[in-house]
Amino acid sequence: MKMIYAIVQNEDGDIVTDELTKQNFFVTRLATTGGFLRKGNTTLLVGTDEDKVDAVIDIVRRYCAKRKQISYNMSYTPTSAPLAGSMMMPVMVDAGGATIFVLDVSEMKKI
Ligand code: 2BA
Repeated sequence: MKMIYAIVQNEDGDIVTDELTKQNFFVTRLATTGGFLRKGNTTLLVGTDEDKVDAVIDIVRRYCAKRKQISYNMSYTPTSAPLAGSMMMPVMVDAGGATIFVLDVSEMKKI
């Protein structure tokens, strides 16, 4: 048996958990914090048989891979009425990414 730790971005946590659950994997979600950026992320724990590890990694890759995404930022134009002069500007931002560890499990019990 193996234990997979997948550290993913919070915004990808729901969809990847749903998909893993749909594919009959057991998942535990932890709210974690990256030590470098001190920003919240999500750590998924998936205990599974060795022959299913690649299937788990494929699902994480499909839903959490690094990608470019459009985000809408508020931009202000000089005017006496600030809200009237504001508009949403589309900008490309980096999103996603996952760090995965696969560990051997010597024993697992449900009691
Ligand atoms: P990533 O390498 O994609 O890592 C994203 C998050 O995954 C990390 O958040 C951390 O929570 C976890 N993680 C990655 N590698 C790990 C490992 N070997 N052991 C345990 N957890 C691990 P942060 O620590 O906030 O890091 C955010 C991003 O900052 C990293 O993205 C990396 O691009 C950069 N970074 C992290 N540590 C760095 C360092 N010591 N020097 C330079 N850049 C660093």
